[in-house]
Amino acid sequence: MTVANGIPYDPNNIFARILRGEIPSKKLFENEHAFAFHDINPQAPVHVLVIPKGPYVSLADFSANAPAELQAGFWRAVGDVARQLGLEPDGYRILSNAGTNSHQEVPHLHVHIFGGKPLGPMLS
Ligand code: DGP
Repeated sequence: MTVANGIPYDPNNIFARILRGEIPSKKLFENEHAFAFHDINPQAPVHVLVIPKGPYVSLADFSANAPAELQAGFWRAVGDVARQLGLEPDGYRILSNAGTNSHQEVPHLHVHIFGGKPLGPMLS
């Protein structure tokens, strides 16, 4: 089983259930490597989550344990989604929380994409 920061991957976390279609989501993109959908609690005019199709808790877990093809496909999907959302000319931010210090809520690797307005300083 994949473990990150001492946390085993929970196959019933919310994003695993979204991937299995057990919980509805506003889907933007899907291929064999990744799934993208609108955040339920948007923090910017555009707030999208991109998740890999695999049991990975965090980016460190993913980089250590995911097959290279999945890693490449996931990061390509992040860029493709940002471009398809029309965020390129004005800019956007990607962010991935990992572990307790970051307030990661959902223990399935996800990248936030924020855009649609000028964003403030990054850290609080
Ligand atoms: P993080 O703190 O990085 O783990 O952010 C988790 C994000 O996931 C948070 O912005 C809210 C979002 N979220 C939580 N549950 C759901 C859900 O059921 N559906 C959707 N679309 N987003 C969710």
